Amino acid sequence: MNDYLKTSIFEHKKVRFDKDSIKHSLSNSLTYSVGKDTVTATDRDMFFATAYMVRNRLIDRWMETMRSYYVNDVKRVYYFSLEFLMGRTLMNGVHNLAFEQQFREALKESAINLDEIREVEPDAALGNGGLGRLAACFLDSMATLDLPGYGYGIRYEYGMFAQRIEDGRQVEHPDNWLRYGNPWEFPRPEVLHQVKFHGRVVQYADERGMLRYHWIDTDDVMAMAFDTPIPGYGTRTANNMRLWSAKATRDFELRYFNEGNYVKAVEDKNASENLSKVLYPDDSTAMGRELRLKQQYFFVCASLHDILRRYRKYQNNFDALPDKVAIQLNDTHPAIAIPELMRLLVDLHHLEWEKAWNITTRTFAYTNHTLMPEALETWAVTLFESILPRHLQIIYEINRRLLRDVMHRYPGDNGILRRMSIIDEEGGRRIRMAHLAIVGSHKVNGVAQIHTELMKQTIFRDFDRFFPGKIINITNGITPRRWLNQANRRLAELITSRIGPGWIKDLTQLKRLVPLADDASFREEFAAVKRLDKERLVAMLKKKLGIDINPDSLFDVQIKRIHEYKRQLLNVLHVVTLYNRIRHDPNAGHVHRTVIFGGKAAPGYSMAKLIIKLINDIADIVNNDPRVAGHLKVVFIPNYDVSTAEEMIPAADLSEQISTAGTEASGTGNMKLALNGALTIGTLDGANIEIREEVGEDNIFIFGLTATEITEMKANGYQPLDFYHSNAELRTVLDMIGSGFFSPDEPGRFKPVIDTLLQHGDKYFLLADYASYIACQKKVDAAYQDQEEWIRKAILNVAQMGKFSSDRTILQYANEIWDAKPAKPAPLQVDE
Ligand code: GPQ
Repeated sequence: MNDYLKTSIFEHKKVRFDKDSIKHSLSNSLTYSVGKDTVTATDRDMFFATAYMVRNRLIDRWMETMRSYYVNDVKRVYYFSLEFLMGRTLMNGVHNLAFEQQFREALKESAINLDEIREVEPDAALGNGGLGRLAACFLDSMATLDLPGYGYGIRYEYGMFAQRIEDGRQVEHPDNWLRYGNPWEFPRPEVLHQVKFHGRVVQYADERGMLRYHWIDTDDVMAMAFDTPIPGYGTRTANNMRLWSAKATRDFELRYFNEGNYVKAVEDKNASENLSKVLYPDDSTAMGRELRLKQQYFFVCASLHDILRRYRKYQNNFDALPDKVAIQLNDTHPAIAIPELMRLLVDLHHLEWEKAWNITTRTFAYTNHTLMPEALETWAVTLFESILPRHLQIIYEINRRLLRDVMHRYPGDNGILRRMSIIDEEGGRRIRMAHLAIVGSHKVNGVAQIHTELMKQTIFRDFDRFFPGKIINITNGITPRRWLNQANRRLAELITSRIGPGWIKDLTQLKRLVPLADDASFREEFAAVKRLDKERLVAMLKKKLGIDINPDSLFDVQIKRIHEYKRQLLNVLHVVTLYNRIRHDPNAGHVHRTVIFGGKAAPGYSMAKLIIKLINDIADIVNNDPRVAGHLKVVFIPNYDVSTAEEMIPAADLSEQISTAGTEASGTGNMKLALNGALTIGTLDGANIEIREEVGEDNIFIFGLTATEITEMKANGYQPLDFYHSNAELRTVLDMIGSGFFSPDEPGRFKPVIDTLLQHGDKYFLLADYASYIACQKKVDAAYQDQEEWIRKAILNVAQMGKFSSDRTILQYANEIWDAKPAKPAPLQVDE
């Protein structure tokens, strides 16, 4: 222990959690941190005062944790991700620190209205969807499990755009989430790393005749750290998330002295600080933009500097790097870390290539999140070369050695060389980031069983043969803290009243609810909770959208990014089918449904945006047609984000998980909804398959073609028109949409939508799955009419979701990839 650790600054009085201390702290924060009194304080001031009070209660644990990791020189895990979709932090802090009761009492006695102030907090929306939210759930689980896990990413000034619906269409608005300041982050102006771009590489021989490489004449940007504490639940561990913000180098200030062009210099400064300005709003599609590549390298470079600096406090060579550092690459977005670490080891620290490569591959692991070709990142060699010339050389050398080894194993097989090469030579030459990530990692994982199997059989088949055992499965999970304990207080309390609070840290304990599915009084209480959660959503929709919804109707919910492969359009076909059936036979005893959609479309994805317009146009017609009133309502909830999800998920009866089999890597919304007692209607895709395994086939509604059947159908020449011609009901639905029934002001508006199905091959097999989906929905209706039985199934869903805790997922990463061990912080003993 070094001397300053013994000094008195660590002996301060620890903050306390009793009601009076909280009240005292609230009033202190308002006065001394916000600078307001109760006469002038706004809701926002009160939010900040409350946030500072909660934040203060995180800090002792955070510092203890960081110190104990340092003192015990533990192996650290670094989660590299371009996205962290955190949502709000206030109640997460309160619940993970387990002081909700005192907190609520103290606020009440301080006349602070919790419901008002919590709404003031903007979501930290530094992510698009599933991939970014997974990273957030993982941080929660690592802290809860006492694992030394750090998040590394970018502090975007603008997160995911806010979606407004104007005239039924999505309009994007900038998400200026930092406008009023972020009470959860700590700027670290002293933690500053230089990041280079462009320039050129010079080669020379050193005194021993070894070839050395210098990357010179670069344009530089500084990366400045911002730290956010990540508290675990029911533990003293609080980990760190470090996000980088771009700062111009001092060169800019010098330049204007030299050139006398002050304004130009400041303009340039702005340009370099643009690096961390905005999150790219594309989900599951790769955008080959220069700024995006720069963002990737920017955060990877700063993070690796940081990690090596920390490592070298204890080590004077790099031999032990893989024993002290595990880096998980969240998709290929941070895969440039592989050549960057090679560059640091070889060019700067003069390790031999083989040794550096051994260290590098034992340090990195890569998670793949999709099989879909449009999402697999590739970079044009020309673009890459201009931005990262030395990294291109290193990638060529990695590839040369890979292809040499492949050639050795499969002599004469040129096909396999072409397929496995990191460089795609067809068309313009491009770098395949997935291939780079696979060869540079010791483990590669898929995120659900079917996804991993398909990965091994299709896109990475050659790699699986060449590196047997490298590709493994680790099924995704979600944190039960945010997605049940916080989002659904009523259900959480009901569960705890019956089985105690152990489930919050060990979700498999929910199994103990299984027998209660047969207990009529428990079913009644469970139904009452669901009903109240539905009423809460009804009130929210009334307030925000001015619409009236019947809480007795079946809440049929599809919430996720708008994507053709996720098939919101198939849901729409069902809605129109119901609309027609109800109009033609109004007295047939239809179940009253409210079909609720939520989700954003990438701003450049015109088909997804047209589908949003279609949903809203249909809602307009259906909701204003007296013939179906009381039977069917359609709602599009604008600006679906983490906070909206927390309001919607507890209220859902039916969870739509209807992607084309083989396209959704895992899905995690499926887990959140089932954990909150929604029954799933879904295809045999992603984690739906494992959900069925857990809850049993009687408690889930499965329909549609399997991934194998889809593949066969593709091979045999799928003819969507055959389905159109042979199914009159389907034909009517498509004709209505295509000919302007829902868009009388512009009859051709949705022709492009119908054309994708009938003229352009129906890539996602909607027509092939239509009949089976409609029949399955009919079973849903029948099941919903027996409320006793429905509730029984809902309880059995909740009870059997234990597997899908991200704690289980993270333990698998820790054991099967990272070799990381829990490290509980012990309060520091100061002995003099
Ligand atoms: N996913 Cl490649 C994203 O959210 N964004 C992406 O860019 C890619 C994947 C999702 C994927 O679609 C879901 O099936 C997964 O559940 C999720 O990642 C987390 O693994």
